[in-house]
Amino acid sequence: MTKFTKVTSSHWGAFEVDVEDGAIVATRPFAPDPGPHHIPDILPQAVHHRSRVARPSIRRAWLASRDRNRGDGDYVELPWDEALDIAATEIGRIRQEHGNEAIFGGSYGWSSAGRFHHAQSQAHRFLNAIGGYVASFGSYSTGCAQAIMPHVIGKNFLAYLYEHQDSYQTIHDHTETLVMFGGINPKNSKVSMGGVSEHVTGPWFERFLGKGMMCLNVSPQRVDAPEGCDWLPVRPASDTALMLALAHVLETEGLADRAFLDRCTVGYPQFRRYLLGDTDGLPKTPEWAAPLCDVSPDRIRALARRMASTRTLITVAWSLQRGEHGEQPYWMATVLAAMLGQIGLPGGGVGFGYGAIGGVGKSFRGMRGMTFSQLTNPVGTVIPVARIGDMLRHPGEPYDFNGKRGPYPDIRLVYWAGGNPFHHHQDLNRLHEAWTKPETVIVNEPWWTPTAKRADIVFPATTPYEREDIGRSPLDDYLFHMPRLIAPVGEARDDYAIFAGLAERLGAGDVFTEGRTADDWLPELYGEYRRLAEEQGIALPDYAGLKAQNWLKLPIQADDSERSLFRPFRDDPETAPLGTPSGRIEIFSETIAGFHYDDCPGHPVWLPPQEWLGTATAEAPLHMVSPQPSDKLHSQLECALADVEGARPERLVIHPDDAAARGIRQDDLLRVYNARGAARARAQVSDGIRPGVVALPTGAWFGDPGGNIDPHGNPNVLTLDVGTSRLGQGCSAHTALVQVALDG
Ligand SMILES: Nc1nc2c(c(=O)[nH]1)N[C@H]1C(S)=C(S)[C@@H](COP(=O)(O)OP(=O)(O)OC[C@H]3O[C@@H](n4cnc5c(=O)[nH]c(N)nc54)[C@H](O)[C@@H]3O)O[C@H]1N2
Ligand SMILES: Nc1nc2c(c(=O)[nH]1)N[C@H]1C(S)=C(S)[C@@H](COP(=O)(O)OP(=O)(O)OC[C@H]3O[C@@H](n4cnc5c(=O)[nH]c(N)nc54)[C@H](O)[C@@H]3O)O[C@H]1N2
Ligand SMILES: [Mo]
Repeated sequence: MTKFTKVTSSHWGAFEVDVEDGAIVATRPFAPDPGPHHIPDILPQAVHHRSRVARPSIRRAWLASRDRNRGDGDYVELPWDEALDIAATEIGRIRQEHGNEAIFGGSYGWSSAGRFHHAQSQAHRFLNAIGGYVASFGSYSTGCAQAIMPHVIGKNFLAYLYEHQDSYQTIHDHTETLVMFGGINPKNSKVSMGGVSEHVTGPWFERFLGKGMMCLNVSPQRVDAPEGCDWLPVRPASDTALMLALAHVLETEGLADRAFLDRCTVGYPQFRRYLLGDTDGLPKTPEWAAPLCDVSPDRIRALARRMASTRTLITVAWSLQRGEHGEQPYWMATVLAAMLGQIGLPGGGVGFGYGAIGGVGKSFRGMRGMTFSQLTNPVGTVIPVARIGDMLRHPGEPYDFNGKRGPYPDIRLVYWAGGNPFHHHQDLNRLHEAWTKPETVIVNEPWWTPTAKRADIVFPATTPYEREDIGRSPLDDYLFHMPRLIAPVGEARDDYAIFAGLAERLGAGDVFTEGRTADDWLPELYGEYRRLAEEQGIALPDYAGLKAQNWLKLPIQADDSERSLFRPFRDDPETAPLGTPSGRIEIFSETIAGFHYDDCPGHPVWLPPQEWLGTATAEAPLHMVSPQPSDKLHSQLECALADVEGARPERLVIHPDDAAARGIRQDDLLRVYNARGAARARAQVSDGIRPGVVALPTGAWFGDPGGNIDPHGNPNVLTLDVGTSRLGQGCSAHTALVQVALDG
């Protein structure tokens, strides 16, 4: 009997894995992690689950007659060579008949950690090697912010987000009032792109609260911030109205920092006219905002005064821009912080996405290298990532995006590796229909996810535990050799091998592989990283040494004061301008005003979404938010979690008043529905959610086609598939009204 234990890394952090006789049998916490959690517990069951794709599989009806009614579940298993031949021939045909412009390869998704075997990067490299593909811009996470914020604080918004915000240490040392729109969510900070080895959000909040910092969670759910924080249960989507009212108090009580506004911003006078009601006859007073956000005028006034008289940091969760008009709370939070005049002071100003993923709030020196080149894409067409349904439905039709207008491409082939659109996209019933448009869908997946079940060709991919890789996240200070722990399950192959096989058949084998195997690439990538580290004075072991050591901690803790983008800007906006047209914070943007979008004008405004409590109807009276799941990463590991007795359908959090009005009790089976669809869920009755709002986390696998109710509880059968605005075109997942009833 062979038996060993190794450490590996994942998006939810590092953990130890026990292997016995070629199988993963248990996982245990990573010793240096002060806050390890339970996500990996289910891994042994998931990796060896019956829902693994065992062999290359081709949908019988597609093979016979190019049938496009995807989701019938009837597949033929074929040997690798035959399946790769069929796929390569089909890709070649599409290229020949329609050009590479007809291939959609955005392939959005988190896939797995590991620098080399990153499925999406592998897919992009392959598609570039054969002449390119239609790509996507931004992420579901922050797509809307990625469009709006460069206009407001500058081009390097993402760098600001990840590298230049105040650390938790600085917040601890300086902040007196922490106002968290959408909370700072302990469950979300369990996860980070590429890994988070030390989970520290909880311990930091104990210290914040311990020293008497006011931590205010402005969110529909109490659990959106750690225990002990104050809670202001706003209505979802009403944050901009609340922020405007806070701004009105600052302006009318002489609390706005005029000197800062004059020196460091442009456009306050235009915005001020709107704020005071000169342009629309509606002064944005606390009395105006109270019925919109359901916060009393007195509480708004008291909060504004406190924010002006203490060191205040406003933080905004990513969730606020994942809703229709999500541009507005991001822009308005920045304007509010500018009015407070504390931007650039330690522990003051505005921050984004603390808690959204682990690593935001940590302070590290950057390290370069270890990126597997995706080559260059000769096809220049890019769609906003969350507009895939519109793209498939409306080929050739024009759409607006961030000042540009262009036609959607005419997609004939979709290739997806490392993502699960039939979990992550909005209005899944509608996506299912749009999915009949392409001639061919190819997916690489370890598991029979709802997306794999809607593909014509499915290639079984390995999981990270079946291959060797290097684990390293820019938001973490650990480096991992991720060992191959077990042999590939079934006939699974690495994405690299799958794409190498296809590239070779399409005459681009050498371009894709450069004559190397995966085993050749790992020391190559690491060697470059090690060389660059040495230039920074960081000595690392060679590849064999790293492998023997399994993991190490990098000496890259940084001094926070050197990080901030805003400190030098505040000191002298002339010599350290922001990357905006004016070099200042743009409260009014000439650029945006020039787009003439009524859904995103030249300064922040209150624009209610089409579905929120202000438009509730008898048919759909409740606002549904659909947060990230606490027990997993998106839809990953779901196959095994769903096996646990009583675990599915997913839990819907509902307020006791809303439950009582419907005769619903804890654990009852529910039907959650609206005009777009219906999902089953199980009642979680809790006064930790405000009345009128329900929460159904993402992650359940969308069911097979045919039924009129999703049996597992995926919220995306209910969500609205519209862009945030013509500017951002981001995902509007948190915009949805629903009804809830006892099932049956
Ligand atoms: N309603 C609602 N919907 C949302 C959101 C929301 O807040 N509300 N949030 C959105 C956000 S922010 C995001 S990021 C998305 C997340 O959506 P996704 O990123 O699509 O979700 P994942 O479940 O992580 O999908 C990754 C897939 O890659 C597969 N995979 C893992 N490793 C490998 C590998 O090595 N090779 C291959 N080929 N495949 C692999 C996994 O099995 C899984 O199916 O969801 C979005 N959808
Ligand atoms: N455990 C775990 N952690 C994760 C992930 C995961 O799958 N599992 N996914 C990761 C990913 S990809 C991302 S993008 C981040 C997402 O991080 P976020 O976008 O911050 O997280 P969400 O969970 O979507 O939403 C957080 C909370 O926002 C509140 N909310 C919704 N709408 C509004 C609103 O209009 N106003 C206010 N004030 N509050 C609102 C909801 O109550 C919700 O619980 O999480 C990451 N972390
Ligand atoms: Mo995300």
